[in-house]
Amino acid sequence: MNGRRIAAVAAVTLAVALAACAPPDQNGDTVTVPSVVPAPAALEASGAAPFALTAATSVTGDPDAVSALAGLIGARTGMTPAGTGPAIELRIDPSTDSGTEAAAESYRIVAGEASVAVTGADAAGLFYGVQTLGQLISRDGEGWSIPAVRIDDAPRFAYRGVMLDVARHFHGVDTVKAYIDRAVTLKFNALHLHLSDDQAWRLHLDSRPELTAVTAGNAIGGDPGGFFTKSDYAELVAYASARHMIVVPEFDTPGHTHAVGLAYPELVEAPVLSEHIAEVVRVYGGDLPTAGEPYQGMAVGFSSLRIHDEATYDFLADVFGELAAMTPGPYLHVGGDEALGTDPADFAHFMERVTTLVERLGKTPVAWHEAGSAPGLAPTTVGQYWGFVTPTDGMDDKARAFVAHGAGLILSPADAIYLDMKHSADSPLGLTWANGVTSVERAYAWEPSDVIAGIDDADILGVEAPMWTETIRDLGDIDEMAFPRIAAAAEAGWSPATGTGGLRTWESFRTRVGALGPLWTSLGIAFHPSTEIPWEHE
Ligand code: TNX
Repeated sequence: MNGRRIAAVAAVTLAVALAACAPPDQNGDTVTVPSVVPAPAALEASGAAPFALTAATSVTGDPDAVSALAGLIGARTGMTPAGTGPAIELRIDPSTDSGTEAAAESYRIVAGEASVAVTGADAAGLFYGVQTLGQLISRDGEGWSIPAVRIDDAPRFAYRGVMLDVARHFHGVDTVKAYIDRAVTLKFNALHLHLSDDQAWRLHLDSRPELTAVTAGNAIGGDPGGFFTKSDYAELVAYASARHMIVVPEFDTPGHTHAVGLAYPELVEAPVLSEHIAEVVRVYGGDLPTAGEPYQGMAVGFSSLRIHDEATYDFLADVFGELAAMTPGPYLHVGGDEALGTDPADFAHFMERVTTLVERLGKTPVAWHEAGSAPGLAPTTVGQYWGFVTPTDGMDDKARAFVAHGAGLILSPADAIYLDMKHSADSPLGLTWANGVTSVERAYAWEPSDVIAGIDDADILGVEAPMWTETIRDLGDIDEMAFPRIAAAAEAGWSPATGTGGLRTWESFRTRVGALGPLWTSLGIAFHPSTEIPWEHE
């Protein structure tokens, strides 16, 4: 932890402790705490006169940040400030008041009646400062203003991800861009794309063209399919990068590979039909998986690549090799989840080989936590934990194995931040396997360092909120399932730990999220109007 962060955490304790009791200012009025999500490391609101935001305001400084802020101001207020009046100044400056170097992605906002200054330690920090400023814009009579505040903010974790499953239902370039736009407003910096599953393979590869040619037309329930061309993928990577987000692509192996068997039958075993599969078919309908037939159901864990056939590893070298060459980010996700049809020793052997392959391609492998059971896993492999907030069935042991190898963990506790879990019992969207309906409060009420005993901040790379899409067909569905619960994941990934200040409580969170309603509406986000949140309307 650097000096600036220590100072910031100390300051928030003071400022928020004060703000929580809403002390009277010099005039005896109550000071309202401005609503920022995720909660910043330190926020001081003086209650002094705000900055009036008008068409005469000038916005100057770093051109990318100026255009990002113009977008937010335009959406929220309809204005295009281009005047020569009081200034909002946006700049990058890696030094701190004390002369040390500021933390990556950190920023400071100093706002008062005469001016607003946003200073980022780097371009990402400035971008996040702009996102915060967008949240601070509020109605002031007939006009708009930004409250007098000082915010010193930096992320708790380096990795803050959202995952979108484009395999069960395909979501095209425009939808993915819209999801990126939404996620960055909450300071997420990684987009994990789940690009293949039993239903289809969604990224065209020159080395294995049959993957998309044969399978991409399929989707759950017989819905329309689709796939990304290589130029679509490059466009998404560039779009994300311009918004300080990396793309973490996943080809799920050795399970979740039924579709591979349609394109390349020699690589995949016959489906393993368990009692679990029969149960899913009973509950959700559809057919049992059949070798060589497109699968349109929701069952998992019946498919496996052939572990003892070298042709499988030639295939992996092709697909991950081509993926590595297309992906500037450091991570390639190899899957490894729910390989229920694969013998455990075979699974361990396979995970060792696929992670070693990815390491040799110069990338850091990421794997779902089951892969922690493989003793020979490539040592840099990052684990992604998807068990519950209170671990069951030894899932925590598997997660701890990644840290023992010397790599980090991404936390995606399913009963808190799986955005595909139902938000309400009567909603047609979503699943319930992760302990039933997931309320906003449950999405919020967990602390990353408490999930796995023995694993603390230094071992946690970050937090990721997955959106599986068995029941989710379009952007409207994504919005309804993600918002507002995605904000809870953002706060777990960015903000100081729970218990370190008044802002990191459910009561504070629900009030701050409620204040974002008008901004989200102006950005076109069709959030679920959860009754747990006191939504503001203007
Ligand atoms: C579990 S969690 C899965 C996915 C499903 C999801 C549905 C994990 C790594 N795998 O295959 O889509 O549940 O919630």
